Amino acid sequence: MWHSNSRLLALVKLLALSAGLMVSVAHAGPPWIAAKVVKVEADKSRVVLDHQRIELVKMDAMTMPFKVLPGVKLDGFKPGDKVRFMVELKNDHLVIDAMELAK
Ligand SMILES: [Cu+2]
Repeated sequence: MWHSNSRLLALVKLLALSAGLMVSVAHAGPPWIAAKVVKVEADKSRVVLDHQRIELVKMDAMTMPFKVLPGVKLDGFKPGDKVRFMVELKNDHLVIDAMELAK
């Protein structure tokens, strides 16, 4: 009897381990940053955001302009919109490579 119990215990441990792995994978998603749109300058591919902390460059929350990459369409955004975005460093400058309305 102890034998089947130990197998069950091993199975439980395995399940707990894989559940833990799934949780860590889910938490390792893209680094979205929350923000509020302050100003949209679609003609200049620029948007001013009131953004939360950006871990990539250890920048605390602030309001600042960002350039957006050509793939990012700014037409659908207006001041006051709550959004989330992702940035990358290009020639030492932060540029937005993805942005969408926050749910
Ligand atoms: Cu900033």
